[in-house]
Amino acid sequence: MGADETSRRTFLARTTMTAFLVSSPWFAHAFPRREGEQVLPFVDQPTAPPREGFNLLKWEELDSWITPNPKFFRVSHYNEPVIAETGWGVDVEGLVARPARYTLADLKARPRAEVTFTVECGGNHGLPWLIGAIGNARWGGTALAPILQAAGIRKDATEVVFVGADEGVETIRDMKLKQNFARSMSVEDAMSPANMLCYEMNAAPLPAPHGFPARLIAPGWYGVANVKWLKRIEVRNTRFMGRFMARDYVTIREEERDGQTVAVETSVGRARLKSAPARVSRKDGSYRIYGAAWGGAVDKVEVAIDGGTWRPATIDPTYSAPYAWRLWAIDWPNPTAGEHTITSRAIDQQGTMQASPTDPIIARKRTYWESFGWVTRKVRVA
Ligand SMILES: Nc1nc2c(c(=O)[nH]1)N[C@H]1C(S)=C(S)[C@@H](COP(=O)(O)O)O[C@H]1N2
Ligand SMILES: [Mo]
Repeated sequence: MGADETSRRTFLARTTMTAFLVSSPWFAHAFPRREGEQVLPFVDQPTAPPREGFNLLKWEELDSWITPNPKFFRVSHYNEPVIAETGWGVDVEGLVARPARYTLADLKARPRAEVTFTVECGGNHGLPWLIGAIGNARWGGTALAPILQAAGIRKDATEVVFVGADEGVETIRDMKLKQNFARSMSVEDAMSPANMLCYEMNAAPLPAPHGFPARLIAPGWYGVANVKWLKRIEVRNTRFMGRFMARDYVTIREEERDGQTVAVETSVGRARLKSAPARVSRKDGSYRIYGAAWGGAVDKVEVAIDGGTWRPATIDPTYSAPYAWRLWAIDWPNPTAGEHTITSRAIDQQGTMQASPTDPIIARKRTYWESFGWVTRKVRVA
């Protein structure tokens, strides 16, 4: 399915929704704040980040489906290079019949692709300070697969490595090695028609901190796969084992094998079904909880207060795209004064539920990466 098809469907979905909206007054305003609403402070505020510059989402301020560029989180493990368009190009090389270099003008001259994709850091909700590493943008660029096809990937190739221009010094045993940020994908995953070389973010040129001149956008994957400041795309036939594939962004989970517990290490890859409460507000004594759900084909969201009965939230029908978060809201009648917990869980179109805290996939996880279990927030009602 091409990006044009996606936007056409979104458009159709919106048009057919109009009649429905008229009869359901509060849907239309599910996410924009209710005029004059008061936001209840979360009691469980995240702790201070270890350094500046992450620009993390403040959940209680989330009031639009698209995250404006200045409010979009940033995770940059090394430096944030500021690259001039002049002289820049991304090289496609390695096990290819026809190595090539694409300048920004070359990328822009190719057929345009667009995708609205919610990017979440694989560490989000895994550390006390890291709960806002998520944002939703309309990414513009050109499809990756035809570029790889044009290069002629050799039959023996197995992986495609995406290398950024940012670099740092890694200490490995007693060595210090200068490394670029890099991530790999299998040839098959790299060839996904959804992947794009992206040069636009919400109709603006890709901002420098987000990867100017171009980045990989890999819809459906955790943030780490979306390599910024691309400088090289390298096709190879051996496993790429760089820091962000094999040492960091590695999830360790205990599993049973023949009655023995083994620790299984996997690289953070595709995103998983997830949801989180965003904001609790009060207007004229009526309380409402807002939130988001992403990482899969979200069908339903349920909310429990203080670990009680799960009640269905209403998903805002106006905004939907295959790789984008859905926004939801639920009224909270007559909460008692004091502290309350609010937990949300998403259910996808196959009926699969967001993993619970007791699901071994979460309960037996030993690292903070891929914390896609239920998110609980704590709020105080005056
Ligand atoms: N070159 C490069 N690409 C990168 C990173 C990086 O440090 N260097 N960080 C990755 C991680 S871990 C995340 S979560 C996303 C964040 O994308 P953003 O900074 O545009 O929000 O970028 C990914 N791409
Ligand atoms: Mo990340």
